[in-house]
Amino acid sequence: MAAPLNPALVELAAAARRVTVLSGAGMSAESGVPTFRAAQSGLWERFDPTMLATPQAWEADPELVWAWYAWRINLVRGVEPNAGHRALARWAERTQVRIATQNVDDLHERAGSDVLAHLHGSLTALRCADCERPFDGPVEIPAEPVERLAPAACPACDGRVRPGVVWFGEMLPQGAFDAAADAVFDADLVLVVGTSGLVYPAASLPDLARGHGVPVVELNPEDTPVSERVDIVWRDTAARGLPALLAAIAVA
Ligand code: BV8
Repeated sequence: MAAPLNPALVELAAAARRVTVLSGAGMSAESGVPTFRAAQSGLWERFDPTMLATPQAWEADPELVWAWYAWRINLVRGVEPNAGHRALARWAERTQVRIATQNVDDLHERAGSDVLAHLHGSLTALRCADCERPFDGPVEIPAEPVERLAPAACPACDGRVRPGVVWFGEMLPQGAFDAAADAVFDADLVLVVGTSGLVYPAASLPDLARGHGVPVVELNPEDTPVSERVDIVWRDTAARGLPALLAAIAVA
């Protein structure tokens, strides 16, 4: 059951013509994708994601890191977009909705949304770690999690094929942050959904909005460092809150 909606939120959303959504791992939580900082399960329980998602971890042990990403690719393939993803896709039928996501899954797209920017890349955008050529060849994705898996070899240079995600210490994809910042500056409503607001420079986007006088709403069941820097705190989950908001503005 969705939490009661703040009337000011409904009014803002009903009037909004240029909505920019900044989504994080919480957006996909109700699809069954573990959030980035929630305790990992099974094999990966003893690993810290922020330690695995680094060039250093890849250099030190590419088979361990690739096994982790293969598990995540397999997990995302086995889940569906949730009602929150679908509500955003429906909203885009009645007004402009631009999505800049920190998520590396494709659930927004599979719900029917266009995604303006994948700030931290995409799980399935594989490329050679050496020559950087995109790789669209076959990769072995085991149905069960394994602790080690040899990355595919690049057909051009025999380098190791890596996931097309942004690791800690790596630059964001060219233009992704700028596109997200432009969409924040141009918005008449910014909705921050399901992010702990800990990872920069993505976490600076809500501040850019507020500094530009754009109303910012945080949808998150928990308090985050972003909470005291937004105009409206909306304590609910993505899959409950977003459909409720769409229903409210449909009759507004
Ligand atoms: C960079 C891809 C230049 C890999 C990820 C200041 C400026 C610039 C950089 C830095 C800086 N300070 C520090 C840095 C370095 C670093 C950084 O920010 N470190 C942090 C930890 C302090 N940043 C970088 O390295 C970035 N690169 O800036 O390059 C540079 C380089 C070096 C030095 C200076 C500058 C690159 C960062 C990208 C890292 N890659 N992912 C992969 O996925 O394997 S980040 C990773 O965290 C995921 O992408 C994830 O999206 C992201 C953020 O996490 P969240 O999405 O917020 O998820 P989290 O689990 O944390 O929170 C979930 C939230 O959802 C919670 O609040 C929860 O309450 C909520 N929730 C739960 N259920 C629900 C829900 N909400 C709604 N509904 C629900 N049902």
